[in-house]
Amino acid sequence: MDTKVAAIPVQADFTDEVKEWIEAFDELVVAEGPEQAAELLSVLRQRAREAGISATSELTTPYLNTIPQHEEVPYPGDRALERRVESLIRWNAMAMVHGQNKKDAGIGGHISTYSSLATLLEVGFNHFFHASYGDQPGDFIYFQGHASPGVYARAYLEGRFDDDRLLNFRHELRDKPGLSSYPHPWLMPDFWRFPTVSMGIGPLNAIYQARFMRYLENRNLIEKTPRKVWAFVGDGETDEVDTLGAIGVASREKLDNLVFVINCNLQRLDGPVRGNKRIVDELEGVFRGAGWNVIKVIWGSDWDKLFERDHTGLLLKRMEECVDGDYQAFKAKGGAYLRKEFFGKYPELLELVSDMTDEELAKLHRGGHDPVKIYNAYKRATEYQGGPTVILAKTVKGYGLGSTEARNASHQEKKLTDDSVTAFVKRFDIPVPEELAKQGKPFRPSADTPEIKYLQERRSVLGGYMPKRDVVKLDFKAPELDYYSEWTGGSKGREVSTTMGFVSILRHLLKDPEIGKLIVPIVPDEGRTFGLESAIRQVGIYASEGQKYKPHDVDMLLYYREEKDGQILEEGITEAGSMASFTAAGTAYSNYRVPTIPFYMYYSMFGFQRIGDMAWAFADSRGKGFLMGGTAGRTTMLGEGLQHQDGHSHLLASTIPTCATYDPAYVYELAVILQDGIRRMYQNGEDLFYYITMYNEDYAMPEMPEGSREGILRGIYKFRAAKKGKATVQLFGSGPILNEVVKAQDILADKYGVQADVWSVTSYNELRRDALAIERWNRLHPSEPEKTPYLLQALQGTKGPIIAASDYMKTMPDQLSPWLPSRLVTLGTDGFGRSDNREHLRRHFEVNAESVVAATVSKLVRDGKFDGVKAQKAFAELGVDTEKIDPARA
Ligand SMILES: Cc1ncc(C[n+]2csc(CCOP(=O)(O)OP(=O)(O)O)c2C)c(N)n1
Ligand SMILES: [Mg+2]
Repeated sequence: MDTKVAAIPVQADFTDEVKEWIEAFDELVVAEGPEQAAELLSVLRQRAREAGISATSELTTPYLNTIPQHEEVPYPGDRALERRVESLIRWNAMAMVHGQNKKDAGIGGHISTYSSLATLLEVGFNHFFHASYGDQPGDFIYFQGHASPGVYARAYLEGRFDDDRLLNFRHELRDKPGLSSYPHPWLMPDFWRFPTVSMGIGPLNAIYQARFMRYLENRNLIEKTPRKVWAFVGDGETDEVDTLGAIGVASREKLDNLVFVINCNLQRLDGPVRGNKRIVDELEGVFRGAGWNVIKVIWGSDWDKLFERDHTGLLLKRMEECVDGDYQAFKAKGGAYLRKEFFGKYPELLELVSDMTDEELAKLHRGGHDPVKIYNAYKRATEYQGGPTVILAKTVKGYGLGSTEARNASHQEKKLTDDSVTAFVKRFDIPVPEELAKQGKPFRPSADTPEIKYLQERRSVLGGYMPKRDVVKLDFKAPELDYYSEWTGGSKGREVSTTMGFVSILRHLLKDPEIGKLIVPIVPDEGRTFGLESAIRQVGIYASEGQKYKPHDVDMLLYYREEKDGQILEEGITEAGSMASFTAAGTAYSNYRVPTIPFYMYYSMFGFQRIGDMAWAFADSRGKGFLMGGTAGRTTMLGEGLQHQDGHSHLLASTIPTCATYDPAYVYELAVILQDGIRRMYQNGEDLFYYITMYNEDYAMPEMPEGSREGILRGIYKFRAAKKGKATVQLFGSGPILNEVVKAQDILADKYGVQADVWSVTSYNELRRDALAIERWNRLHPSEPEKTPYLLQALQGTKGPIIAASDYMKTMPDQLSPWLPSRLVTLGTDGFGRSDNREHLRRHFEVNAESVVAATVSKLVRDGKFDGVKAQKAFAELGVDTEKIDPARA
């Protein structure tokens, strides 16, 4: 029984009555034990609640392990062999970074993250991480990005990489394959599944991955398995709003398939994470407050003995007096310092460790380096039901790296001194000759040694190696274009928007008996903006607990329908969370072997510029799907003004190599793009995704012109030829601005006798990418006949200047200027938006029909094809104010 409670002094200024209560409580602790005492407090709190007395309960617990020693189960593995394996991995991880930097100074790499994480990963690899569950995929692991050398080193010991591969760490462009700096499925598609190195992205994606797993299970698209999502997170990484911002989702959704392990090494890049506080306490409060199961792994087993011997309660008191800055110094400065500064504060504590040497004190382990403590935490976490678990594991940054250990500069340490390498080899008993050790030579014992046999056997029991990414060829037949005939046929004069057109195509796809169930519509509280009410009624909103209430609009046809197997992911107002869902759904073809097709619909302004880094990681993950940027266009999105009017999302999208971007004007263009997208991504298995803008302006949708399919997909086609004779001007339009261009074509012909062809440019980005690729080929093959970019093939034989207008910045069309020398004049929407209607917005940004006409005659004057005085007159007729403010700077 715990007796130390009686020895802890009671605050002197308490009243006698309070003192009596404390005494009674102490007696209970002594007589019945701490669990009973805790139970009593909980009962009292419940009693107070019933009486309407608000007694807040604390979110943090004492600075001790959550699992007391007497509740631990014994370690099931061979500790000696596991230690040996871990030492070898530590060596190879360190050697590959150290060796590489000796060879190629400045190439970088990190050793201190893995050194703190090694045991946390090894216990998982030896006992918890399943590579498969029968014929089903296994657990998912989001590794701390900077720990990748350790993950590679393990794969090397397992025989998955040879020496050459290891020696090409961060040398990806050599004759032999290398290893990428961090987890990048794009660069190592057979190995990594989840990109994590941009801080905050891993934990956020992990939460939504676990949620999406439940979604697939609840919709019967995958089998239920005990599969877990493990996310290893840096304590510094929790500074990112992305890391903590969605933890409420995990508890709300009761994600007991999710385990966060936070590597609390107390440091980030520059210095301590919370020098003046304790990060473990802070995170405990945050996660418990959010409804997570929290397991703290603070102290290693050797501290248990000290706790047992301490009958004063002073050990815990002293621990709670110290902040993380102190704890860092205790590790950085060694045993004598610890004795003096930590234990030395109270004579009773000094006495407690009087029989220990300084060396022994320095070796007092933290919980995150103790396999028994970690095993017990993982066991509890994986058995816990009804919610997510976070393990707060206290570790040492740079553990085992001698002079680098727990130093502020640890993170940036790439090379060790010769002395440190020698010490490392000795400490971890690595049989490498000193000279080779200094060069960072990898070492792998032969396959028949006990340690390698053990390592292989453990992985075999757990279903194979990890991490591993594979893509099984799935039988997928994309619908042909005639499947979309309702939309390629035009709207028969009815005025609709491309958004409405899209929603009706989406509903059609949702009904499809083959692929309907694979469609995953995602919205961040914008369903009504896009007219999704009918789809909500049709397939329901996913709600893991169904609909527990009777919706007020239940009597209406389009009521708010939530279902356990609902299909729409209504994410609430979180573009980052929605993007994480998009990522889980867009990579399910590999992760779950289920080719779900996500359509994420959002305000285009709150897309790439808000979640750009997530989109980049999506591409890295080889994600597929459709990003549908709605209410797009700086002048088409009326009324809402500066923060809402998007005139640049296509430019941002163009920065992502695997993102195909389209700005369709008409619903038939949209249908063609969607049809081809599903075919390319899911039937052909191409690793790309789509960004398509859609608008809320209503107009009659024409029928698809004959022969336009290729042009729509490649980026340009002639939409309406000049009415009379050969055109002397070419007009480019995109999105709803194409309608302005068509109007301009008429004005030019009717009023000024200028004949123009009108082209729909569906993708400046695709045209440029094609032109760049052809140009490169031509550059590299100067003696072979030149090839012609698609843009120039399409424009072959056309005459005169090109006036290009879109609802985006001028940079969009300007991307094509290298191939259209002295022909191209661009109009666009550079500058901040305004709240007004379309007519005024388009006049302000100079993308209305009149501005297109004015730009045309102006260019013709410069080219000597139009009279200057007539042009001035035309400006006046068109209402073009030549002295008005430049919208780009307004
Ligand atoms: C979004 C982002 N910002 C900054 C960085 C640069 N960076 C890399 S590691 C690191 C510190 C990481 O500290 P922590 O999360 O505590 O991990 P540890 O290495 O200590 O385990 C920083 C700031 C990054 N990778 N991503
Ligand atoms: Mg850290």
